[in-house]
This record gives sequence, C-alpha cells and structure tokens, in this order.
Amino acid sequence: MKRVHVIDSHTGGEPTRVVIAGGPDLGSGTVAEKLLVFRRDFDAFRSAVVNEPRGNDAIVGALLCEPSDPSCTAGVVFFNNVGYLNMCGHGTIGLMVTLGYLGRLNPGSHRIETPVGVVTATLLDGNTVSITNVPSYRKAKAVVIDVPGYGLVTGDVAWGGNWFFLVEDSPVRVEPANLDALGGFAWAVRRSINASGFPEVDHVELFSDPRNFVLCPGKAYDRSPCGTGTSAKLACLYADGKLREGETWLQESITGSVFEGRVSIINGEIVPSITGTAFVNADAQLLLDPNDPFCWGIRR
Ligand code: PYC
Repeated sequence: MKRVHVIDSHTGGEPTRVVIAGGPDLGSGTVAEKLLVFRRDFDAFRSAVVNEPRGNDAIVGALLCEPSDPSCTAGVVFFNNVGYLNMCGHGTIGLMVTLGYLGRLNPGSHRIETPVGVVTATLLDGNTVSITNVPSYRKAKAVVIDVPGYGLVTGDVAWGGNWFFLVEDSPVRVEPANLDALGGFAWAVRRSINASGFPEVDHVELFSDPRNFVLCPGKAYDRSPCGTGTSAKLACLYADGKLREGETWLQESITGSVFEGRVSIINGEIVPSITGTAFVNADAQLLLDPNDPFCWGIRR
C-alpha cells in the first residue's frame, strides 16, 4: 500500500491538491524536464491523485519538487484530470498558503520554478498571496471563427502562462444558472479555434460584465477567476490601451470570487501580478492499494 501525503485547499472556490510526500521521483533536471518525466513515466500517479474516486474533474494537482534554480524556494508541476498545466495561478496561491500552513514558508516573497519559468509569489498573510506571473502577451487580436450551432464568434488568442481564447460579450451570459450552456458553448469554441490555426489554445475564457467563465482542458470550469486567464486578459487590456501600468483590474469568477490584477512593464514585456486568497481544507493521506481496481483513477 502506497501512502501519499496531500494538502487540499481552495482558491476562490477552485481546488488545489498539493502532493507533499509520496510522489514520484522526477530526477534532477529543471522543472520543465521533470514535467516530461512525470508525463512519460508516472501518468497513472497523476490520475490516481486527481481523478475519481479520490478526486474530481475540478481538482488541480500540484507536485511539489526540488527546483533546479537555486534562487527558488520550491518547484511545482501542476496537473489535472486530463494532463499537465504549464502554470496555474490559483494553484500557486494554494501552494503558498499550503506551505505557510505547514510552517515551511515565512510571509514574504519567494521564487517558485514552474515548467514555463520562475514566478514570484508573496505570502501577504496566512491566506492572501500575490503572484508575479511569467510575461504575458496577446498573439492574435479579433480572430473570427465559425462555431457550429452558434455562428461567428470573435476573440483574442493570448498567453498568460497557458493559452487562452478570450471572448468578450459572450452570447451565453456568464451566470451560474447557465453553467451547462456555458460549458457547451466554450467547448464548441475550443474545437473551432483549434481547427482555425490555433491548436495551442487549451483554455476558453468568456466574459459578460462583471464575470468571467473559464473552461479548462478537461472540460471542468474554473471556480476561481483563473490566474493565468486573468493574466491573459490583462495582457489584452494593456495592448488595447484599456489598462495602464499599475492600475487595478478586478476579475470576478462565475462563483463570485475575485482576483485583483495589475501589470508592470519590464524590459518591454507585460508582467501581470495577481492577488487572491486560499484556504486549506484537508490534510490527508491518499492510500494507493494496487488491489483496488480503481487505484489509478477513472481516466477519460
Ligand atoms: O488559475 O491559472 C489558473 C488556472 C488554470 C486552470 C485552472 N486554474
């Protein structure tokens, strides 16, 4: 029987499960290389941690690992019900609050190595974290796609640590009563944008004032305002002259939780900062019994 120590938290409603001990040894490479080893050799472990019957589609896993960059406090590989994430904003907030809960971090700024670069995360108090994300940018503005069943839809393709297609004025209003319809629309948008020359897009972000709705790669929706999605949004707002350096943007999720966002321009790049809160809600051992027919989770 294998035991895996995990700490669960939620950031604005979106769950994070940090693997503290009992995870696979991913070698001594960079965190980007560790992700490749994880995917190649230990994908069953990913599924065991986040998929049913131990997890659910919304949980984002975070495997804590040694950073290769000696200036970093920790390394992390994020994963979900269908694969791996480049970066995760809500997950980084959850990771910091988890490390604070364990007494492994003092309040203040810490560099965290992710597969797409180093982010700086500042533990402001026991629950509040501000992240300075990787540089973000808009790759394509006002891309028009034909979405079967919905017609022409216009949006921007942007990077915020993950790839997003951002649709202003969603034809399906972003409100909790429309969750199923939003999921159906966003998935249809994802298929169309991927078939329209942007195969890299794996998150779809819909807006109708004042909220956003983010559909994640495994069809779960983000309960938080999505840290990387907010970063992509900030990059588009800055590029459009709608947000100036240092101004605050409030991004509200479909559940009503809010992230505060700002941009700084560093060496000509747009560097977003996101502030949000997380709460630890479980400190547990997962039991991986090889005799359990569902030991490695129910995979899609
Ligand atoms: O907060 O960046 C984020 C995120 C990505 C997927 C789920 N949450």
